[in-house]
Amino acid sequence: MSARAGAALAALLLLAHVLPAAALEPIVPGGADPHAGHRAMTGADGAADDPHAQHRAMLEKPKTANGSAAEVTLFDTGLLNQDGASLRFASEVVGDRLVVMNFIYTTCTTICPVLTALFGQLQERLGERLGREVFLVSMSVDPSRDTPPRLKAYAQKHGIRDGWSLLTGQKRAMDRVLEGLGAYTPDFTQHPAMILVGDGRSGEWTRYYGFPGPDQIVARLDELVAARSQAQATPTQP
Ligand SMILES: [Cu+2]
Repeated sequence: MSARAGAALAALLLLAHVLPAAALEPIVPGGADPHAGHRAMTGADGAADDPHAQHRAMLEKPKTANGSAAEVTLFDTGLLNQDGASLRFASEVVGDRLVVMNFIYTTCTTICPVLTALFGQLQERLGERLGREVFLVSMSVDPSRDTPPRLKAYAQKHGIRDGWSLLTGQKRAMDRVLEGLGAYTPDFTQHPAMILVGDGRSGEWTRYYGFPGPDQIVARLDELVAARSQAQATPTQP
């Protein structure tokens, strides 16, 4: 693609983002920046002369994002996967597995495509480990519209394989599960880019805001695996 075509595409992507966001966001008296939410979300600094700098930075730059230890509550609520199968979240989705979780909705045109692409890269990187040692989970933040057939279509479109589940459910049930994960936002269109990496066995979870690279996530998973074998090697803790 030529630089010109690339720039045109980038402009289109930005337009696709800005138009619906501008339509949804109230004009705040005092001339507050309607994109402040996105800025806060991505942690990028403002650039007064280019109102779109943040979006660009969000989509292009970040292959690193700092993780921090997360307190999560896993509710054992019944949810549905992309095949319409009913699964209890705490005991059957997470159980004692190593899990990487993101939060998406299928009609999102801004953050979710990036998160899904990231999981796609992760899926490739994990190879045989996916579905055996590590499980990917995409939680819908728009459960009212993201029915299992919709999730199924999304999974097919993105080449999602076994070991990567997409979950939805009754809105109230889903909202509760999301709350437990610190992933509930009253307006799902304003959801942050967030990823959780955790071990259901040890209860150790890490939360990343923004877009960590697949390397970073795999490194974190390897640490969790190492912690497991260490825990096995020393079964009797003082
Ligand atoms: Cu989104």
